[in-house]
Amino acid sequence: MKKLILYLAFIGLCGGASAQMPMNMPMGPKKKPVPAKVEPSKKAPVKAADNMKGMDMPMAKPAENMPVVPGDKTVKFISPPPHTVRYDLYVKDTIVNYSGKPKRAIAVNGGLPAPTLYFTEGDTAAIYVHNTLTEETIIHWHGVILPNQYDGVPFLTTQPIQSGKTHLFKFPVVQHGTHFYHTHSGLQQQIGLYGALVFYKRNERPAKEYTMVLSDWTDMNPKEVDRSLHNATDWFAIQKGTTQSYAEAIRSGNFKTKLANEWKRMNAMDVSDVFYDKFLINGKAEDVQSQFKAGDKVRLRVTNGGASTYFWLTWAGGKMTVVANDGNDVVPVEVNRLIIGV
Ligand SMILES: [Cu+2]
Repeated sequence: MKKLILYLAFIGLCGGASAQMPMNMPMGPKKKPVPAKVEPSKKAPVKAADNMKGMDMPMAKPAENMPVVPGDKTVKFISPPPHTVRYDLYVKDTIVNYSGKPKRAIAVNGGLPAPTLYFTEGDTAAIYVHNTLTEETIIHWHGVILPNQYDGVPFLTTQPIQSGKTHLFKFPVVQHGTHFYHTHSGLQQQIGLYGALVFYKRNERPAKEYTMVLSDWTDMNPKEVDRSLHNATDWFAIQKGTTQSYAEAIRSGNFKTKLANEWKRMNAMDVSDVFYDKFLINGKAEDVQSQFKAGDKVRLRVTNGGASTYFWLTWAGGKMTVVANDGNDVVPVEVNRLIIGV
């Protein structure tokens, strides 16, 4: 039987990526599926009023002698000459319904996660972020090499974007691979403000590819999640069924330790502390991509937009070949499963 072969280019650590597909995000009371419209807008050159010092950055050297994955087809593709690629991101309050209860979330251009933005190495990215929230926001371009002023860490490199204001992030694209962007304001990432960046190599495209942003959703207000974590409450553990048993602690002679730990607010060891109502792929609980057929080799771009979840990635069809990590090509390695960190 022919196999569908997967190649993975993934990014972890507040890292992520997503896909340019219609999404059926469960939206609030209207229950209307909202297609994530992503428009690479006009590709008109953008005149930035900002001080563009530091824009002449060295291009990253292409990886030399990188082994080629057998069958990892790239199609012949002639990239247009380097130019400015403009995106407009409208950050907006929205209501989602993942669990039967309408809850506040943040959408970008009408979707959650934010749209995947595509560039080619050598392009200049001009991303206009329009803040239509009633609070400030900011976007950080995770792991992207850029002039410091566009890094998007509030009060450190970039001032927050006030409600109703627009901010231009402009930087030369000097990398390739799958990258990630997310808010750096408060706890806005937990309610949806994250998305993927794809930087294509010049004159090269994977024959088939798919980008997915993994994430976690809780109906709880993120501030309440934060408060619960600081209080070391057992609530999440109770919900997940991972509380430590007093009887077992006594039986194994560790009762004293357990009490001492509780006195110190040290909960039972648990890597992912938070209980989530849903885990999402590109903003949905389930994601079916029937365009891929048996025998296809697909470059999967996987990113983790979750606030605190590690995802194990497995494939029923056999081994997966990892070809890149955190936007860097790696010597291809076959794996049975893969953990995508947060
Ligand atoms: Cu980050």
